[in-house]
Amino acid sequence: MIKDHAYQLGFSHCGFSHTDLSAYEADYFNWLGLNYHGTMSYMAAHGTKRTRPSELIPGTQSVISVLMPYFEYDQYDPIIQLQSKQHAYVSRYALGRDYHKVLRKKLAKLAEFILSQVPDAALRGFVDSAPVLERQLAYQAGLGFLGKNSLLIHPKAGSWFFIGEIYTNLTLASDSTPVRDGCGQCQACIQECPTQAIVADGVVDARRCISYLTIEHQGAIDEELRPLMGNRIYGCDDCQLVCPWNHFTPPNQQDDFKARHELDQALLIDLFSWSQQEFEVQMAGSPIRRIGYEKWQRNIAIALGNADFDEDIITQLKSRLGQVSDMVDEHIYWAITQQQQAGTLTNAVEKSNYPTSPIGLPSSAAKYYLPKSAKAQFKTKRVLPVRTDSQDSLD
Ligand code: B12
Ligand code: SF4
Ligand code: SF4
Repeated sequence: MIKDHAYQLGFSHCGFSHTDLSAYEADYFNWLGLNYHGTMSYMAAHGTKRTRPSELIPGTQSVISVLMPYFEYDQYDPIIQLQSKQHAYVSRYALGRDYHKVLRKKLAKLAEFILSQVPDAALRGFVDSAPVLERQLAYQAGLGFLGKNSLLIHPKAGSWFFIGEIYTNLTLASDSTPVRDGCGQCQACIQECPTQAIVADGVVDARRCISYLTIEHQGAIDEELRPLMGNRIYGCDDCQLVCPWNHFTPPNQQDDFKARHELDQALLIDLFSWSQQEFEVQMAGSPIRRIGYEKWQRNIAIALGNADFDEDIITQLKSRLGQVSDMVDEHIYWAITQQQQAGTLTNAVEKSNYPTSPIGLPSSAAKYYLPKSAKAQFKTKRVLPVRTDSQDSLD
């Protein structure tokens, strides 16, 4: 009954689990001990509450985990976008409305329904926002396996989904044995991670992860990592784009997750020119707003530094100096130097010799695994719009 209602609300999968996470506790603290959480102090702030659900919400007996797919087919091909150096790449999960809001609302409705059936049930819903081991709980509820990229992967639905859960005092029969490991010999995500952030099977050193660097990290980004970030200005999807299980991605069913403000085709130079006010207005309701204008400018400056040489880019970069903060200025100076070096190289040597990054061209994986049905869909939107001279003169 609970599951049927979850499906009616738009969740693609729902499972129940017990609350014993003791199998993960030592590894979790090991991860913190190695400082892999970087500056995400909230990851270390809650002691054992994350690995012991009844310490977070006393009386918790069971957990109801749900999945909601977000991969939108009706958008520009993410791989073409990732490989186009003048376009911005925004993680697929952040193209539309903030998922926290969408899932929280639906979890509240699911809780309401359960209460209508069991009035004395205690229920607390979470999405990404509390000390909860979401992937491990969903794994124990039979909703997938934990991949080498550390993400929860459903063998019939890949990994392009959000996870949410409800802690409850109800005793619900746990779902069947978790799905077994599905990675086998594959190592595609480890090999293709642009910054080598997956340091062992299932272990991500967040300090190297582009998702962390562009979203969570405060302050300057290590110069060594900047060239590897390519045009990824918010989050990173590479370890999902190369995962063969993502052949089986179901389509997004929520209008809320469709791309807003043409973020699936945006040019870096256009996004960089937004004022703080434009950023606040355009990003209202988007998860991107949370990072604030300073990080937004920092991230785009890096991407512009990684773009092919273009005089216009240098002009734009210079025009933003002194506008936001010393930290942003430092990234702008870096980007200008990168552009100037690229310009010199472009003039001096054959373009094919130009070293885009010290360890190779980011986002040039041998193979990507787009959802089968998405391929057909993307054909209509394959060629990204580019900046033209007439557009320039309108600015
Ligand atoms: C912190 C966090 C991040 C951090 C750290 C990532 C990470 N892998 O932990 C950063 C900012 C980098 C990040 C990035 C992303 N995230 Co995130 N993130 C979270 C968050 C808030 C907590 C995750 C957590 O607990 N990490 C702590 C570590 C310790 O957990 P772990 O990796 O599972 O730890 C195990 C291993 O490290 C292993 N281990 C450690 N040491 C050792 C040693 C040995 C010997 C062994 C064997 C094992 C081992 O054991 C640990 C315990 O089981 C969750 C939401 C939540 N509350 O759960 C979302 C969440 C995991 N993120 C999510 C998403 C979508 C992403 C991105 C795809 C976003 C994007 N496109 O940019 C990327 C993917 C990057 C990646 N490959 O992980 C989704 C995942 C959905 C899914 N299908 O799994 C979640 C669940 C949010 C949600 N509600 O939907 N994220
Ligand atoms: S999100 Fe990107 S940087 Fe982070 S682990 Fe995955 S591929 Fe590597
Ligand atoms: S890319 Fe390969 S190794 Fe990585 S999570 Fe997917 S199946 Fe596992």
